[in-house]
Amino acid sequence: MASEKIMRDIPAAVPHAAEHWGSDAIAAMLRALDIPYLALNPGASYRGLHDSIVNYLGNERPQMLLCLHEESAIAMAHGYAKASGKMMGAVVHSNVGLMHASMAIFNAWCDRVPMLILGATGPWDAARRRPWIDWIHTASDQGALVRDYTKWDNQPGSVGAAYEALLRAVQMAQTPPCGPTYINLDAALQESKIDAMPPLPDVSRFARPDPVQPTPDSLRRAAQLLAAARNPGILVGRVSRSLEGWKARVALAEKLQAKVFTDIKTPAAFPTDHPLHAAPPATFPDGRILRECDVILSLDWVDTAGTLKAAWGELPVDAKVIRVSMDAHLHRGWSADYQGLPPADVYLMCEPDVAVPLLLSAVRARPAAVQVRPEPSHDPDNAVSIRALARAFNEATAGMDVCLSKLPLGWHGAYRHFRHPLDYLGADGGGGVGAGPGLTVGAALALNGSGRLVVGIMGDGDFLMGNTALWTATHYKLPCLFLVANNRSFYNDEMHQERVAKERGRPIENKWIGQRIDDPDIDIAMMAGAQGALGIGPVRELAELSPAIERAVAEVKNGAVCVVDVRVMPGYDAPIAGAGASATRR
Ligand SMILES: Cc1ncc(C[n+]2csc(CCOP(=O)(O)OP(=O)(O)O)c2C)c(N)n1
Ligand SMILES: [Mg+2]
Repeated sequence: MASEKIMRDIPAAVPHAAEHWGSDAIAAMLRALDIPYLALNPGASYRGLHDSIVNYLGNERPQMLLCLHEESAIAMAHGYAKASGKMMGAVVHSNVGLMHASMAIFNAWCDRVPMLILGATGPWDAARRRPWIDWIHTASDQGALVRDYTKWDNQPGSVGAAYEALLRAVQMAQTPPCGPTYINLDAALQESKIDAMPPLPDVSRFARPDPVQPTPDSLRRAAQLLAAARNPGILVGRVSRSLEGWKARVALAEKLQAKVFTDIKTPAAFPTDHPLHAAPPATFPDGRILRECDVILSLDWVDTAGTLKAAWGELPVDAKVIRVSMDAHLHRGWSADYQGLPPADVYLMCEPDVAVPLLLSAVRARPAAVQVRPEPSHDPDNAVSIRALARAFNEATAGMDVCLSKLPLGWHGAYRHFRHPLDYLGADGGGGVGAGPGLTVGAALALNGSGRLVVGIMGDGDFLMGNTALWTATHYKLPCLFLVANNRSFYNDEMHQERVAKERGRPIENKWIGQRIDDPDIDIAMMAGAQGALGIGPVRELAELSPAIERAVAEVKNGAVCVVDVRVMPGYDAPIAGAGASATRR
């Protein structure tokens, strides 16, 4: 999975100097912590650190990755963490850069990915501030901007304190449940001359802790419930990208003959073409099938309570629930991303990847039951739709290793099977539109040279909000494919207006107003070309679809960054459009 060396902007030789600066020590600490990359957008508040990365470290370990917007920088670090399971850094300018970054930080928080975010403030010592600019770029308690969706933040007052802050931030971000941490580096601290480089601590003594194990008693009770089940079900939520973990989940499901549900919000977690996989991955699983289960094992499923409610309605949940999740360690008052409080007859406070192998050895095998799953229909396509796009894409990539870094809202889980943990990386975490391009470039960074084709399929709204992430992919030569399911609309919200109009007896034909991205029509292929990527399209006819996607796949395999503008008709496939009033409220 290790990514190959990527294109690097190489600094001119720097003459040796005896002097050292606060930010040199901070940069050295970042190298000691093995932060591979810093996705960033520049700013004077961290010009000291910027200089140290370039001229003291030679723009290597960490290497800078320039982004055109702070939201892309964070989304890139987010996509990198999802695809690699490892953490990288991002640097954003004082308060304003952090404000730009904030939605993407919220996405990363909701998605529980580790990330080190560095920021800066004008000199905290007011006597050292430059007129005007240092004042507007200084905020008392800047970390408050993101404190409600980061695990920890700090503004160290000395180089020694910065060492410790970085050690703690890196350790905490990577301790499950993972999440972003934020360190605000005072401009004066960065720019102060230091007598000598303070010795670096031995970072190996500040590693993340060993995984927490469940108690033998809770494990025994969970195994007993599963062994006694008539019809067990497993909700597979936030799990690792490890192939070993994947195989253990398959073995557990087979030993228990349990029905397995996966979530389109979280990455591939179980083979979707396995006979025990009960229904295509969905934002909301099929409540009727879940309702048949008498024992439910929830493996850090994002919304266990809501899912049980969808199945049981207002009735008490009569199935026994085994909850495996450490997520409550992160729950606080500001954001309700903790979801409803699920009942749990046994509650294992550990990671699913720890619990599954233990349960696998603890449970008794249940006799095999024949499962018959209806196959999705194969009616021919007669228009360019997301389904037609999916079919053409599946044909063009048959037999290839693909990583889907993003899927559009109108995607139905039956469109494509997932057979490996890297086949799909899940959604954006926080429902913040505009993440798709950055997530895709981050995944392309993580999987560069792995032979796996990174593909983000995304709505036009998502693409347009974050599209300048493309430039970072072309500049650093990170091949990836963007298939834009372009319905020329923020269509999800047209459906909401239609629903409201119907409820109020008002004309539904007005639903497009304030939603359609038409007149002028945006030339997405040209936006790609403008950033050095290959733009294909607009693809309007069904007959053009497969050739366009085949060409794009071939170009990306040859190293290109490519965008295909696929003009899909507005409208989601029936299974999604009919998913109920709450299904598309985002
Ligand atoms: C930052 C942000 N702004 C607005 C929304 C509300 N919203 C949810 S889905 C959506 C439309 C997205 O458009 P597109 O990506 O083209 O997908 P489509 O709905 O057309 O299928 C919007 C605006 C949001 N979730 N996040
Ligand atoms: Mg759209």
